[in-house]
Formats: sequence, C-alpha cells, structure tokens
Amino acid sequence: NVHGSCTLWFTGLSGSGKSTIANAVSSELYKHGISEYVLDGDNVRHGLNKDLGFTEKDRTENIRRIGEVAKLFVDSGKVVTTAFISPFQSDRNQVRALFEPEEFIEVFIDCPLEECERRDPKQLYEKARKGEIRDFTGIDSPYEKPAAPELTIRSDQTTVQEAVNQVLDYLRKKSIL
Ligand code: GGZ
Repeated sequence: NVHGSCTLWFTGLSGSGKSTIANAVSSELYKHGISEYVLDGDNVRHGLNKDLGFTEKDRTENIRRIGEVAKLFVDSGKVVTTAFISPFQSDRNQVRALFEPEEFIEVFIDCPLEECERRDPKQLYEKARKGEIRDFTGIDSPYEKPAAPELTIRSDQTTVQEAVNQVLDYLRKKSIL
C-alpha cells in the first residue's frame, strides 16, 4: 500500500464535535501536502446511503458501506477521515478488519451526553426528548464507547486546535506525517 495512507475513523455522539475536528484535521493535512478526503453525513448520507435511516440495521449497513468506501480511498493512497456516530462496537470492528493494523486509526471523540445535549446545534436532542425523533443516539438508541481506540479526545475539555494537534501528533509518531 501507498505509504501513510490510512483511515482516521472518528466516532462519537451527535454534537460531540466529530465533523468540526475532522474538517480541521483535513485542512491541516492538506496544508502538509497530503492527499486526503473527508467522508461525512453531507457527502454520504445524502447520496450513496440515502436509502438508509437510523434503525440498528440501517446504521450497521451505513457503517459497512462507509468502511468499504474508506478502504477504496486508502487503496488509492489517500488519508481518509470519516465522521459518523458509528455507535456499535461490532460495526467498527468489522470496518477495522478491512484494513492493515497501521491503516486504521479509531479516534473517539469523547464528550458527555449532557454537554452534547447542552450544545444541541440542530435542536435534535430537544426533538428526541419530546419524542418527535425516535431512535436518537444517546436518548433512545445506544452508543457503545470504543473498547480500545487509538486516540481519545475529550472534546469538552479541549479546543478544536488542541484536538487537531492530538491527531497530528499521533500521525507524526506513526511517521504518517
Ligand atoms: C442519531 C441522527 C438521527 C438519529 C438524524 N440518531 O448532529 P448531526 O445530526 O449532524 O449528526 C447526526 C447524524 C448521524 O448520522 P450518522 O450517519 O453519523 O449515524 S450512524 O453512524 O449512527 O449511522 C444527526 C442526524 O444524523 N440524525 N436522526 N435518530 N443521529
């Protein structure tokens, strides 16, 4: 495989900061001349996966397809960053199994539910509490914390810049950057 190509697999609750940190990492990688790409809800759930909702079965299929797409990107030599809740350990394990060990970097964006709910940028938690949205992660659908992530970022205790530096430091340590 192309040296340094890998998947940075972000996982965490809605509102934890996955997309924000993933996009900030992505622009840093770009500045370093690294060929990279971000997969997130905007470019995947509205296209490839627009047939999928938020049942357990659909989330599993969502993550399976994203894993396969990430694998294609890595095979093509890119650093791919993904930003999906990916709430189930077994689904994340299945994705991990597609890659060589050094190619898959699981990044847990760890933010307490209360803080995600306080932020509630899209008022989705509020809707979920009222029962207007069903199967919402953290409310009436589970989030399984990663058992052994390569990196854990306490996003309620760090700035975006600090979070980005944690990821970049890890990549330097692994000689990817
Ligand atoms: C969780 C939901 C739901 C339900 C809509 N549960 O904060 P957002 O809006 O932008 O991010 C959430 C996004 C989650 O999609 P993922 O593809 O990352 O989920 S998974 O990995 O579990 O398949 C949220 C919005 O979609 N959203 N309904 N019921 N998030």
